[in-house]
Amino acid sequence: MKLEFQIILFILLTYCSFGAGGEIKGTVKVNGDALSDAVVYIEKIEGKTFSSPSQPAIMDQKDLTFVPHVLPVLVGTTVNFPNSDITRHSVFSPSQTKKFDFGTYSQGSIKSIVFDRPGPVSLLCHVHPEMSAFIVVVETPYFAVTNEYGNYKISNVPAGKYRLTVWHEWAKPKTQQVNVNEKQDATVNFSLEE
Ligand SMILES: [Cu+2]
Repeated sequence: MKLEFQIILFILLTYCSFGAGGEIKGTVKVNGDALSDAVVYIEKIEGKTFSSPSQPAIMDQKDLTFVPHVLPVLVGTTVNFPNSDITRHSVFSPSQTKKFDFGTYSQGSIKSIVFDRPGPVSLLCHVHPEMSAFIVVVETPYFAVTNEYGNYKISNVPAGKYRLTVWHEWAKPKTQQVNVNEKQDATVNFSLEE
């Protein structure tokens, strides 16, 4: 095969594999109101494993707040915790999924840890009791966080039947079945209770 042809074939195949897959979208509500910062994700798919991302995810500490407030990651992901404030932070988690305590660290330093078990992880700071955030460790790369209107969108999902679950810090979790095909987007709305 000529090199040029090989390159064109490679580009075509890459494009097709990226373009393949369906989309799941919808709205999450609680007691009739839009719910932001809810994580919608496809649960573990039997017989399928996903390699952890090579790039770390980031949970920043800025203006005495965790940014973002909710961070979903695939199991095995490394999360970096930079301190972007001039004050010192002391981030820890009391959660069973991943108990840790970074100790006190100052501006410019970055702590990092691998989230190797699925489940929600609550983040707190010893210095600032008002600081709170969550890392939600899931078993597929198919996840999204709802925006201020409660909307979410999960793209590039291979055709199939899945269990789609929504997690929120104070609402009860819920699971629905979803059928994904590549020709039509699947719409799955959730109505949660506190
Ligand atoms: Cu702090």
